[in-house]
Amino acid sequence: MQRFSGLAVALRRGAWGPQWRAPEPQAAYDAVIVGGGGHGLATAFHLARDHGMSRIAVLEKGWIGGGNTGRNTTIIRSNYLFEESSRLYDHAVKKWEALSQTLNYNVMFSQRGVLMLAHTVHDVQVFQRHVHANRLNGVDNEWLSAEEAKEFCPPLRISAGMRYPVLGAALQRRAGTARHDAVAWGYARAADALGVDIIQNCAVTGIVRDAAGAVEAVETTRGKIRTPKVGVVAAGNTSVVMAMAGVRMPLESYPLQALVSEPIKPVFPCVVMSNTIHAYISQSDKGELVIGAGTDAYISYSQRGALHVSTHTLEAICELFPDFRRMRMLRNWGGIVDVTPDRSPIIAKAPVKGLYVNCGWGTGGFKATPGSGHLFAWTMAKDEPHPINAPFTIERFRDGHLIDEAAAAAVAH
Ligand code: FAD
Ligand code: PYC
Repeated sequence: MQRFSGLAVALRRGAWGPQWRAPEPQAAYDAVIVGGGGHGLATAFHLARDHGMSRIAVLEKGWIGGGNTGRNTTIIRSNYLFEESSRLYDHAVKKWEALSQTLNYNVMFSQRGVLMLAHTVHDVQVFQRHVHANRLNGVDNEWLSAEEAKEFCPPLRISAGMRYPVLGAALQRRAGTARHDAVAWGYARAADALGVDIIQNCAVTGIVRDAAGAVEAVETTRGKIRTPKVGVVAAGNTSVVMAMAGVRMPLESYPLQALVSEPIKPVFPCVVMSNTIHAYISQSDKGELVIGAGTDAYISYSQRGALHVSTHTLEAICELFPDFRRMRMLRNWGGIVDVTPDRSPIIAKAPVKGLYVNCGWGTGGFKATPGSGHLFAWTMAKDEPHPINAPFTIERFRDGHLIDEAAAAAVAH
């Protein structure tokens, strides 16, 4: 097929003359966000509200909140070990504390406290180290004896001779839960009110770069959209989307699963987690016990986890909370989480002009949603990171400045 440049087309139409000007290539949007989960919607909200960008689109291949945002167990905490992570996650907890007011939407943030159980001498040492490090960083965390842990969470069994004895626990009282779908809807409604276009059933299939290598458009299942800035926030699928721009990411994708019981009257006052036995539990406002397991042992894009993983989790939950032995489970599901080698996220400029990436939250990104959206929007708008996310680069895996939070992830990998 013969192709004409803009100049050739203008000459053939007789448009060339003193009054004719080559048309400026118009961006359909100032910025496009790939992924309509909580992080993507929060980013769009902050771009519009804080940085005055009005032409923003969020492209979602399914429905908003249908990814990990709507599949997680909603645990929110900031008891991470390293300073970089403490700053990052506590920035988010502070934003959670005001989020219902910010969005004028009740996200049901409940600071009911997160208890992390220690079952071995190693656990005791690790969690006490976390308690001290957190307090030095101004993040609340305290050590409880087994008896104090039971007082805080009466259904917890602490008797001697258990397969997983409870030797104590770390408690973060400001930690808790929120309603996950309300977070997606709240951000979507607030972003929409600021003029953001949220386009569902629209998968990004390509990232187009100009002759100088900069981003100029995205290809989607609903056509091509021009834009000079693309923010990729496609948890679980990040590597696939970034490969469209020729960028190879240090990520692996794993299934992570959770399940809920039939609803019962309020019996469980807080959140309890145990990394050692791969289990965590809380009770939702609907009354369901919300229980999560560890990741599958192999990489996969499946949105369901292996049966033996949840069976193991339920055995452990029943030993720790024998009152729940006769409960029936209502439904289970999985999500795909993308995991970096140091188990910390990436919120950064990519090595392609106009391309930005927010990923690698692994098993723990829900808690970061409001902080992550704020920081990623800053990074995209100013083309440089905010001081809080400056350490969370892609280049740290080349340069060795790792933020090795495997223990604080609190979920077995
Ligand atoms: P998502 O909500 O997954 O959004 C990404 C979106 O991108 C998806 O909707 C997807 O459809 C879309 N997308 C992908 N590819 C494309 C494409 N090509 N074009 C357009 N759209 C695309 N974290 C916690 O902090 N606490 C917890 O208790 C917790 N529990 C968890 C339990 C489970 C079972 C799982 C699976 C995760 C859990 N997490 C938890 C992790 C947390 O859910 C995630 O880190 C977080 O929700 C990621 O949010 P997101 O907005 O980045 O991703
Ligand atoms: O990061 O707190 C967490 C978490 C709990 C369950 C899955 N992730």
